Amino acid sequence: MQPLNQATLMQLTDSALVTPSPVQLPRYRRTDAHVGVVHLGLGAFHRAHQAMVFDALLQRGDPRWGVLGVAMRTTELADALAAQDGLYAVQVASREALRWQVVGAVLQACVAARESAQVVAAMAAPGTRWVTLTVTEKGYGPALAALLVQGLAARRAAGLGGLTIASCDNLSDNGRKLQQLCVDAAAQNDAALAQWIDTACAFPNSMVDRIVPAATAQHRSDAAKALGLVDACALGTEEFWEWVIERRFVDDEDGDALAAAGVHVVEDVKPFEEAKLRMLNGSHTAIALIGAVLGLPTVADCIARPAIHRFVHGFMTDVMMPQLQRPGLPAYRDALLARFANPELRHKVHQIATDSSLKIPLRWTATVQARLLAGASVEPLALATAVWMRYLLGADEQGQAYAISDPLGETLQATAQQHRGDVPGTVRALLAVTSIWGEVLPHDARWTARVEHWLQVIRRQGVAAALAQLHPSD
Ligand code: CS2
Repeated sequence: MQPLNQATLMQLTDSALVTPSPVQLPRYRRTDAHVGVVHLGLGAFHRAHQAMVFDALLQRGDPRWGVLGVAMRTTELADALAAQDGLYAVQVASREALRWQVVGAVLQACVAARESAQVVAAMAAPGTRWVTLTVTEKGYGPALAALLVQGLAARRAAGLGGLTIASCDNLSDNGRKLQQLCVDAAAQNDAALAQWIDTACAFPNSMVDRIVPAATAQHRSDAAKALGLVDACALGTEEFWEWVIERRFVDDEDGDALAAAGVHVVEDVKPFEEAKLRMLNGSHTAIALIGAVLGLPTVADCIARPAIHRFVHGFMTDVMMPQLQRPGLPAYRDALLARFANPELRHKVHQIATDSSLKIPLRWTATVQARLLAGASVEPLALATAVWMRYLLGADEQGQAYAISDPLGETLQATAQQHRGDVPGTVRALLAVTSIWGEVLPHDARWTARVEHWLQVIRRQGVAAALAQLHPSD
């Protein structure tokens, strides 16, 4: 079987003229497109989200939205994509139907750690207008700032205008955080550059949403059947996607272009970002930890259990929704529950549990604080926190060991082991991690007591019993 690449895509396109293809193909000439976007963090999420929006813009006849996809460190995906001329197929799965789409927007791929000069040159190229980022929660450090500042310095030195730089990671206030990171890094050596970055570039806040599990061999073999070609970069996602972005662009007209492709351009992203981080991602983290401890492999396996479904429904309704402003929250919740239940996604709980120590502070902590301050119930969050503590023991309730992939993993796991037989000691030690829980929560007697209660139940009777006790009426 031949590989997917520009030449075989042309054959597919030609034969689709004779027999309409069930696979959606790029209907624009890729050779006319040029790199207008440098994307940092070339993973599954970007390829199934922003790259597909840019693909739609190319499809609409605007050639400025081609992408240079930059992997930060790992080389496999970037090299495999480059070997396929940037092409890959996406399986889009709703509950009712499966469809395939070949995405053409990624024109080039490289690796920042290996080809930083190419990344810097691309940022300083006249045709480049945007930088987008999906570098994960832990990516917002000095290495990222250095790369961006180097590219922006080269751009300024070339006498070009600024860039729109859009963080697409699950952080609150992501644009503003990135702006601060870049401006601070530049200011260390060059105050004028820092000033230019601050004023000539635009850092819109944005909320991005689409569930994109890590690609598997199953996607590749399904792609081979659908395309009749080998696609080493095939992946799968759900039909739903959402991108809400703040109206803050170097080129104002970009707002209209994005809106025409289905992006929601707004004055204030906050209500959307908070609802998404706390309801989707907050539930995801809870489900992932519960699933890991019970030994359930995927989110859909978890949600198929009535007790977990009920827990997640209550988690969103009882503690998250009262603190949120996004309009239409009950419908948003019900749509989320349906998305979690999508059996085609096979979204692994351990993928989501990765880096939980960095995710919990963004997804749970503010709500716990607000609820305690209001004297309101924190029950589902206290239970979820106790499950996280149980998860840190590194083996499920059947005794099956699993790896904990987290920058604080070793320390947290050692702490959990050390206090293994001592519930109050475990709770005290793990709540004392201020990067997760802040300064106040560890000293809140009500919070501590509720987490202790649930950890006690979990250690004596298991997670299923705890879930049953949380909602005893049904
Ligand atoms: C998930 C997210 O892995 C995780 O932490 O919660 O990747 C989630 O699937 C996306 O944010 C959905 O938009």
